[in-house]
Amino acid sequence: MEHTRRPTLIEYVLSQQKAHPGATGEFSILLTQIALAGKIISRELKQAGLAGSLGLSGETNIFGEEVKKLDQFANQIFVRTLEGSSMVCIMSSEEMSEPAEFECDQVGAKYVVVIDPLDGSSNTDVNGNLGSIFAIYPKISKGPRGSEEDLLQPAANIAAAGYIVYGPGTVFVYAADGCVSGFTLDIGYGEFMLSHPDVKIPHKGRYYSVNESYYSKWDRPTQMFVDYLRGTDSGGAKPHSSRYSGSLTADFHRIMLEGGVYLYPGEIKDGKKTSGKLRLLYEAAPLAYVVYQAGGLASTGSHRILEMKPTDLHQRVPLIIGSAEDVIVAEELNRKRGL
Ligand code: AFP
Repeated sequence: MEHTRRPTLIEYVLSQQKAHPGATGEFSILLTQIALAGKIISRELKQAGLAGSLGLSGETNIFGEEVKKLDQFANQIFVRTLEGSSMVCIMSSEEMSEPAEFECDQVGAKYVVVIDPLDGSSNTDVNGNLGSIFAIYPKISKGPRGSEEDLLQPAANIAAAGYIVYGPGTVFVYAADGCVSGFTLDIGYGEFMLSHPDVKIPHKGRYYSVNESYYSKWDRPTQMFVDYLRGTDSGGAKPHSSRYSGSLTADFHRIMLEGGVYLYPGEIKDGKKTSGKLRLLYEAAPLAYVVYQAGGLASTGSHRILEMKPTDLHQRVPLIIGSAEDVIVAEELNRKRGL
C-alpha cells in the first residue's frame, strides 16, 4: 500500500515557486522563517503557565499600553528570526516604536516585513486564543539600506501576507499569487502540514465579531449595520451569530472558513469619528490582502483598505472585514447616510 502524506509548508511553497521561473528561493526561505517564529511562540504559549512567562513585563509601550511578557517574547523571536534570514533589510512591529534595520549588502535583503507579533494579548493569561499577523513587501527604496518609504507602502504592493492562530492547534495561513493556504502544526513532526488548501471565504456569512459594549459610541450607520447583523433590522434576513474572542486573528480565521464579518469601528468623540484601535500596517492591511485573495473584502466603511497609502507606522484605522456581501452592506449604509 502506498503511503501518501500531506506536503509540508516548505514543500508546498517550493512547488508554488515553480510558477516563477526567475525565483531565487529567498521568498520561500523568508516565509518558512516566519513559520519558524510561529513554532517557537506556539511552544512558549503552550507552557507559559509553567515557565513563568504569563503576566506583565512591567514596561509600557509608546501608546501607554502595559506590555505583557509574552508580547516581548514574541516580538524578540520575530526580530531575531527575520534578522537571521538575511532576506530582510527593514522590519516594523506593533510592539516597536521605531523600525529595526538589519545589516544588508548590495545584493542581499530585498524584503521588508511588518508584524503584529502577538495579537489578542488580553487573552494571554486566561489561555485564550492568540495570533500573529505579518506582511512581506518588496524593497522599493534605492540603495542597500531599507527606509520608512519601504514600510509605508499600500497593501496592494504586498508580496505575501498571513497570520498564525495559536488555539487548540496552531495554524499558519498565508496568501500569495491569488491563493490562500492553511497549514496545521504537527507537533510530532514539528512541521506545518497542508490542512486548508485554496481557502475561499463564503460570499455571505454566518458570524459577526464586534465588541458590542461600544454600541452607544458608534455613528448611526455602524449601529444600523450591527442591527442588520443581529437581525433586528435586516428585513427578516436570518441573523448572524455573534462570536467575539478578543483576538482579531482568531475571529478572522473563523470568518475565513465559515463566512461573516469582523468589525472594529471608530467612535464618535466630540462630534468627530475616531479611527478606532486597530493598526493599518500590522493588522488591517495584511488581513485585507489575505481576505481579498480569498474573495472577501476589507473596508473602513468608506475606503477599501487595499488602496490606502499609510502615512504613519502606527496609524489606526476603522476596520470592517470578511464576506464580500456583508462588507458591501456596511459600505452601502455609510454611503446612504452620506458619511
Ligand atoms: P490586544 O492585542 O491589545 O489585546 O488587542 C487585540 C485587538 O487588537 C484585536 O485582536 C481584538 O479584536 C481587539 O483588539 C480587542 O479590543 P477590545 O478589547 O477593545 O474589544
